[in-house]
Amino acid sequence: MAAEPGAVSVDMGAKTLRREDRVPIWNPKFETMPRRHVGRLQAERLKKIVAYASERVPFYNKKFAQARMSAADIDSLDDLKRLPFTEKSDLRDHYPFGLFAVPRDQIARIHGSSGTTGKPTVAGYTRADLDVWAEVMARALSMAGVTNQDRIHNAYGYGLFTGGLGVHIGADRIGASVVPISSGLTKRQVMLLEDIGATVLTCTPSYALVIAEAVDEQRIDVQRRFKLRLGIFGAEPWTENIRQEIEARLNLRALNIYGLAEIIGPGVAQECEHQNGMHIFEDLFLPEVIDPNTGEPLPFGEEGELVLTTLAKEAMPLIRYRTRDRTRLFTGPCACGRTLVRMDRILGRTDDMLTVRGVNVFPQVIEKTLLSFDEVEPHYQIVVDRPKNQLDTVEVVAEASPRLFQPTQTERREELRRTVENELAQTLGVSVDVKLAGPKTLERSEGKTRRIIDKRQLQ
Ligand code: DLL
Repeated sequence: MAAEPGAVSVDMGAKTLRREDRVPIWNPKFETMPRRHVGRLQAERLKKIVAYASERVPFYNKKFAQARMSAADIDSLDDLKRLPFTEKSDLRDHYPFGLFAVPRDQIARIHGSSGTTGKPTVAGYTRADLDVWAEVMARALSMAGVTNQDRIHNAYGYGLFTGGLGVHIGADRIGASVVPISSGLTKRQVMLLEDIGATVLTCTPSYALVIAEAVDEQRIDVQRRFKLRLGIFGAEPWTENIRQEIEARLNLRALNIYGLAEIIGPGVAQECEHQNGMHIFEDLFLPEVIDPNTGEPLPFGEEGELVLTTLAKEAMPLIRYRTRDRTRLFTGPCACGRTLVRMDRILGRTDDMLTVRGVNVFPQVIEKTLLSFDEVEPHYQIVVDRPKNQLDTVEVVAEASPRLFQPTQTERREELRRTVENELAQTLGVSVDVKLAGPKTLERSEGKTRRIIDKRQLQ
């Protein structure tokens, strides 16, 4: 695009936006509030939600009584740490409606968390909650740079999972058009991306890679035939390497979005164009990071488990909900002008940290190491086992570049395999077996990818 006279260019990596193209902040009152006002607002809302939850939810009434806490004891945010945590198991124990704070006829919608086994975690919304959700998703999409001129190819799953409908209601609110394609039937997705000319792609990062693969297979020149300029990806952990890979292959700018069904769905936090952490909508969700072992709150900048309190949820208020997601919080001015606290990308889950022969192994670290090799593709699986109930073993199966599977390349492939194996052993502190698999041998996912298979639990 030729810059008009006087236009200031901002270097945006894959795409260049002019400064005047920047989308206004959706809700400047709450997104640019001075920090001291944020704290005051949160303390007021916390007091209210604690009173509300203890009046309406017997679980909280009992829990607060046991902790000898009531709304009257809350004067400032310092009192937050005296409140008890809510755990995912509490939701499971009160499945499906036990933590609801309103009569059944006021529930306008039910969604769930995408558990792969057992019963899903159920979350309820009143009309007012749906309104709040549309508001935060409108803020999130605007923060990413979406306007009413955009066409969103929404490939998050529609259904109990919150991704599809969450993006949808936010897009409706800002007046963007939506292609509610949901996930799956990738060839058709590629055809429609071209024919309809969507400018924004929303899906999980792993599905974005599946789309990129289909695009390569069909030898589509994305620069010429696609109009995509932006991708909003989340619902599963991804690294900076994956971001670069998606940006290059789909020729768009990739931004991170975070959320969970229990709290609202997508729209708890969103990355702005500066790609430096996700801004949390703190007037509605109060974040803390705690030491997962002691439960003690950690200062800004330190890594631990994210805990969230809903400050305005009617149907299912949650106080100090332990997300099991590991991240860190940080403040400080952002060039986008928002004053909201930011969270780092999710660095893993406290429950998917693997302990292998006594050593803590984080899947994210494996991913980062694998993808530092050009010839390793972003498709991998980690299999942990304990053969004959003795020593733990870790096998990392990663797809490698098709080139390495030519008959003349056997030696080079073995060399790469050994180098990756050594590098992983150095980084992790435990030995792992690496297997390089041929292109497209590992299962592809349309939603969240399952990359860790821990066979030890099956014994
Ligand atoms: O995944 C909501 C969502 C939909 C977020 C679409 C973003 C985009 P759940 O199915 O309840 O909700 O799963 C929530 O997914 O606790 C994290 O472990 C993980 N997760 C969500 N967003 C991210 C992200 C939706 N950006 C669980 N990075 C959360 C890493 C994420 N993990």
